Amino acid sequence: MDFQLPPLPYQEDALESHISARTLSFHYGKHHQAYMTNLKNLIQETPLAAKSLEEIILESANNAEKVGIFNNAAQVWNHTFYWNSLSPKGGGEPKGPLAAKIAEDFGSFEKFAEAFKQAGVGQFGSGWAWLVLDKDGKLKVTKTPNADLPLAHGQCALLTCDVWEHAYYLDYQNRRPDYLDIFLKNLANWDFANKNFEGV
Ligand code: MN3
Repeated sequence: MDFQLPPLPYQEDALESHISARTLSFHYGKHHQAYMTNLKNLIQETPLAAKSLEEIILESANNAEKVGIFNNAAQVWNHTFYWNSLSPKGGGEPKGPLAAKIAEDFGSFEKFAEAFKQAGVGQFGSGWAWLVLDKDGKLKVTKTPNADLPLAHGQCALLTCDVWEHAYYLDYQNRRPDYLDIFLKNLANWDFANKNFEGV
């Protein structure tokens, strides 16, 4: 584990017409960085510091004594995954192998999109909406509260949208449904999701 955040995969103003540079600057530079700094402070002098981020997450999940470690490690992972789930050229329907799998498991792309939006809107308080490949080999839409993530449930994450208020409040205020619409229409990085799907 090196305690450096990966760089954003684009400039802070790259998503400007949908997510402002101001939001990305605070979200990456302050929120994401704070999770990494907290994690470093919690584990740097312990055996966990020699492990990978995924190992740290799995070893601290469902462990009441390590809830602070889990929350910060999972939020480091979630945000890196979220930056990659966004693209300046994203949104719309996927191509590639995931397109067929979505049609097979959800019935249509529109049904997937509706389920994803509902997961994000319906997550009470802070959390995440996900497209995952579940243990039974089927795609599912899920929502998780706070820092929780598919890895802790034996699922493979393919795509995520952060629905913590800090992700959208400067640009959309209380309009979380509008932010989720924009994510699906203009930002969802299907190349990244396809890569995750093919990597399973
Ligand atoms: Mn966030």
